[in-house]
Amino acid sequence: MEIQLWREILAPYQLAVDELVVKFNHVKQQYQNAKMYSPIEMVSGRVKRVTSILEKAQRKGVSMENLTEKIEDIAGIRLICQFVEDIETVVKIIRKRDDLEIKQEKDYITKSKPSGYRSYHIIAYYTVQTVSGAKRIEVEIQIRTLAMNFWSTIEHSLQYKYKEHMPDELRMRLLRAADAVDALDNEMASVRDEIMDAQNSNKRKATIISDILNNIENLYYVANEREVTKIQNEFFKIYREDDMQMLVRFNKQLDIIAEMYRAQSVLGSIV
Ligand code: 0O2
Repeated sequence: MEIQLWREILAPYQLAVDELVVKFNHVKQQYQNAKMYSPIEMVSGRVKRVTSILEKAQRKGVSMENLTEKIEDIAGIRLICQFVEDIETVVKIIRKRDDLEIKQEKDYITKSKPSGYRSYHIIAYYTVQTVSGAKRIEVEIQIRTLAMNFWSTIEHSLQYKYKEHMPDELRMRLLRAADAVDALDNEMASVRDEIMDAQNSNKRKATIISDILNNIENLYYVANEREVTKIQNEFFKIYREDDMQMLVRFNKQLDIIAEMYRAQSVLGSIV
């Protein structure tokens, strides 16, 4: 097939990948904006390389005419979660979307592949708008944890190196590593609440500190320098104490001071 023709065939897949990466990043952003834990930790996407498409077609006995119908993962999206539990949440989010029509779900988590591979796959139809009209294509969405992703990335590169000739010893070691990944995910799931508490409190603290710094910066414009320096020193002292309650209280006091200056400047402009 001509290079130009490949480009034409793959263009809608690239568009689908670009759009879906933006959309899933937006899902993550929506959780973050609402100060909620996002079940999606990372989003990536790729269009399968021509050589990989041809290799897969050959492996599966697919003819050139049937390539786009029979190869479901030309457009691939990967959604990485922190915890196994998040995978189900992400699957539910996808099932509810109007822009994705699910064709098939493959659960390699409940039942891993003989290689040890674990991931949840959704094959879905997605429509892109091109200059020649709407085009409905298939995309494969892989949902897995950080640990599963680590294993599969390493295993994939070894598969690429050895093709069908991976030494048995290495295969066994990879299976053992897959069991270790499973154990790690289970262990993490058991301390999930504690990890999430810690992450939430870190986020809360970061938000309050950024509010305080904003308040101090704004005071620079309205208050006298000596007072702002005093407030700043007070902040450094509280910051060193690392006490969340004190930070919250301090921030509230700053809000009141800022409000006072705002009222003063309104009064000043009236008089
Ligand atoms: P690449 O290079 O990632 O694109 P099926 O007919 O359903 O049995 P199919 O179409 O290969 O077979 O679907 P399957 O098994 O769900 O695999 C689709 C993709 O999942 C693969 O694409 C891999 O990305 C990933 N995958 C599946 N099995 C394994 C595995 O054992 N190890 C790793 N690392 N990844 C796996 P490609 O085209 O094989 O590869």
